[in-house]
Amino acid sequence: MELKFQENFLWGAATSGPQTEGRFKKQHDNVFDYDFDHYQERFWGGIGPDTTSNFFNDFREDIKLMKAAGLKSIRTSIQWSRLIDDLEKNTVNEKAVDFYNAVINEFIAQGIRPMINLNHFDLPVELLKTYGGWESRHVVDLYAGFAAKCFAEFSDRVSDWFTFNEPMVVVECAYLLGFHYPDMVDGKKAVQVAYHLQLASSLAIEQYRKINKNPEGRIGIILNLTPSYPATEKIEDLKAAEIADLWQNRLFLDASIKGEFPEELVSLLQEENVLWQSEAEDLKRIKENKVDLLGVNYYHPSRVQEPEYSSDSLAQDWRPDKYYASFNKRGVRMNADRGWEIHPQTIYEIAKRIQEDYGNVPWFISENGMGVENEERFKDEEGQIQDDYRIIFTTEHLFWLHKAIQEGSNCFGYHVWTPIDCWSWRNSYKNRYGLISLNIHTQVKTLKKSAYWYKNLTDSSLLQV
Ligand code: BGP
Repeated sequence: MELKFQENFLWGAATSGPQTEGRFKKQHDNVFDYDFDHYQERFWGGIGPDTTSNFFNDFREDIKLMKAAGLKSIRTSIQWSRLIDDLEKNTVNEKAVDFYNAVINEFIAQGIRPMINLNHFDLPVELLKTYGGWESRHVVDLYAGFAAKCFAEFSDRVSDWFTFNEPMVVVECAYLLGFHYPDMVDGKKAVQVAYHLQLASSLAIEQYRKINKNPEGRIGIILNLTPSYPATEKIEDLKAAEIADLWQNRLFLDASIKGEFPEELVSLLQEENVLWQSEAEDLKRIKENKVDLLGVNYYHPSRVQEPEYSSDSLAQDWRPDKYYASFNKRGVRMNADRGWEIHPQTIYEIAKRIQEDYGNVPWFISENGMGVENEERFKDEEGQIQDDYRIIFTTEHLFWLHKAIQEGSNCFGYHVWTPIDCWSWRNSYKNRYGLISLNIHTQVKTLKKSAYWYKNLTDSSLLQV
């Protein structure tokens, strides 16, 4: 069977500055690249974010390869820690401006539409050390200033902007799971950080509406949506799924698209005495600065059940996940070693929800991809990685996306994670997601079988299923 996607469907791939550029000539370190003493234990193989595809130096070559893999659009990010010289005075570094200008111009010259994201987990480390990072209102204001500089410099040529990638990952990984810097487990701080990230997104949009130079321009946010499925139909499990959904999905979805936090969540946080601190005009500014479009990163659903904690431990240590316990379903296919269940049909459910509950706002899949360990074992005699599993994975997800579009979903594109194998936040190069393989020792980059397949798909917009 052959499925046709609409004319102008935006095919592409996503990546980020911190995972590709390398540490060359940066003004500041970000929270991931400063801690050299701890590389060995922190990152897989002791390999830190200074080992990349060297996009900073080799971007022209990389963009050619992306074109060969069929990309018509790309999402990457500008690093705050590279663009800004003086973080308090918010002065731009001219060499960094030249670099990002050259990158944007090269994408355009190669026929690849650049979509720019302003934050991909990469806070300048001084702001964490001095102010506690996103716990601080001052950092929110500094971020809005940085965003304003980006719009002033680049919005004449870039028409799609995003304020954040996966703010919930920052909240959960840094403040609930102790997995990203500052490696904390503190529910109350997690709530404050979530609020500040939403506010920062809205204040960046406020700047955009004043500064944008492009009549076609639009701005949105990228959210990782993990629809939560209850273990059973028991009322306790249903309740657990509802609260997980409120926290993991609706907090940023509602605030970004409707301009309001979900009432049920606000009441719950109030009852627990952990509601965020805010200033008088904040809610008005959030209401007035809704997104124009939404990016959805989809990897896996979440499965939850009633938690088993005792009421004593709940009282002492408030955390949003005290209301639900996550579990992995047994006997299903997993993405990489992440315990991420492969469940393509969830894409269809996400599309329906956006259509029914969020006014069918324009949206696209901004990340979807399959991570695989030790892909070298799939090389053929010519040295090409035969990643048929990735082709199958992508086909299955696109099948469900196509069905949703046929039924009226306002989805305008699909981005694979990622064009070239890239560094990742803790796993480094353990799981490879790229259409193009990277040898980190020789810097040789080779198109995988999936890259040729993707080019056929993106040239024709015809999916063979
Ligand atoms: C998303 C991030 C990406 C990327 C991807 C794959 O959450 O936006 O930056 O890392 O996940 O995850 P990982 O590299 O951790 O396997």
